[in-house]
Amino acid sequence: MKQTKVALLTGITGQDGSYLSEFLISQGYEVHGIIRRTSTFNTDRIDHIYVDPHDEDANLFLHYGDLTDGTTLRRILEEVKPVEIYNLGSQSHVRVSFDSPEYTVDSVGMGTLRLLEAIRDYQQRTGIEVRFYQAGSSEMFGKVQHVPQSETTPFYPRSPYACAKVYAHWQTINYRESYDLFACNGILFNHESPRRGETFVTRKITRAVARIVAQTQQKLYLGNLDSKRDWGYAKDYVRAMWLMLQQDRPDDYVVATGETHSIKDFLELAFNYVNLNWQDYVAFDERYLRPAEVDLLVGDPAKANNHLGWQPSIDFPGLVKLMIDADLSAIGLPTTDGIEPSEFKQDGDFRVMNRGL
Ligand code: NDP
Ligand code: GDR
Repeated sequence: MKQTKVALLTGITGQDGSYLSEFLISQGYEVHGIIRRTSTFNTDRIDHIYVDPHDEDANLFLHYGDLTDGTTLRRILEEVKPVEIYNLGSQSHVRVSFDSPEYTVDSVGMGTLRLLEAIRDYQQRTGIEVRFYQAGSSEMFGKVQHVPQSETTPFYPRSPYACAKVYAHWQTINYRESYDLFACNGILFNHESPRRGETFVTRKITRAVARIVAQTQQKLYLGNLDSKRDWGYAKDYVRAMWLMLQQDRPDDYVVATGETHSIKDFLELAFNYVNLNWQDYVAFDERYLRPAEVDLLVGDPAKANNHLGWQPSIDFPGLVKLMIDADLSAIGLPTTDGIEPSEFKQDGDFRVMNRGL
């Protein structure tokens, strides 16, 4: 009889956690996720795949916990007995990390260490091999030293968030080398989707475009428009995470498209899709500037392409269009192709769209 693989995710309620859960379920996994207790529901992104745990076919289970709470992490590990762990949980907003550096470093840096320690003990005691994925970031490259950035480019982190991710990256390597743990670092460049948090720049723009078309918003306030990012589609990037854990040996991989675009390029495309000129709507607000900026990110995905057989499925204009269409449809407007919202693709991507509008 084929045994169901069990995966445990931190950050399951986030953008990537929701796509990865869908993907793992489609591969036959039983998925367990750690969620934080909040006073309002925070499971919008996974509600469409959640079934009552009493149901015989239930394949998604949620557990209360937090990366700042090591005891609970250990308890969940004992209960769930996963063979794969994906560490996606973090205070992931770079600008916010300057406002809350201690909490950011605790959840991102120490949180990863707590999880690694729990896995080390669990694996040594039970003899069960646990494969571990660490959600590293292109922010670790920070101040540009080399273009494009690859697995061998030195790090120069420029925010509390990025410093904590560098710490987590090296701890992951240390646990791999010291305790023979199957631990992989993904170094993922920016990846977006209709489920992207509303305060990251891409979603902030596409959501504003839809509201400007609906005449419920007049202006869009942004910070630095000159920085450049290598933007891909989140659904593609979670596949790369899984592929890393299916290899014969653990390693670290850059996941990127290899193309870079400025915030202005994104604005140009996004407003063009609805026949508007971004310069008529965008205004500057200095509170969106960061004390230190990361000016240029562009990744070299050759290793992921060659070793994992990974390729992105969507290009930059396609990504912007996907996000614009989802945000238009979410507020009852036809898409850029004139498709009425009711006829528009209704999968999990679009069910979450009304959140926060
Ligand atoms: P999101 O911000 O969408 O999701 C973050 C997740 O972490 C949420 O589920 C959040 O829970 C959870 N979380 C926050 N704080 C804690 C904590 N203290 N303990 C446990 N869980 C916590 O991020 P993404 O899905 O976009 O990113 C996933 C991971 O990948 C993150 O670690 C991020 O730093 C990293 N990353 C992201 C990239 C991107 O472009 N998206 C690129 C490279 C790396 P809640 O819903 O309750 O807030
Ligand atoms: P980033 O993403 O910092 O790259 O981190 P974000 O979308 O926040 O910023 C990208 C660039 O846009 C500029 N910008 C603004 N950003 C925001 N959020 N809001 C604004 O109003 C605004 N105006 C201009 C920023 O200065 C920046 O240059 C994301 C997160 O998902 C991290 O967790 C992840 O590790 C990295 O991507 C890779």
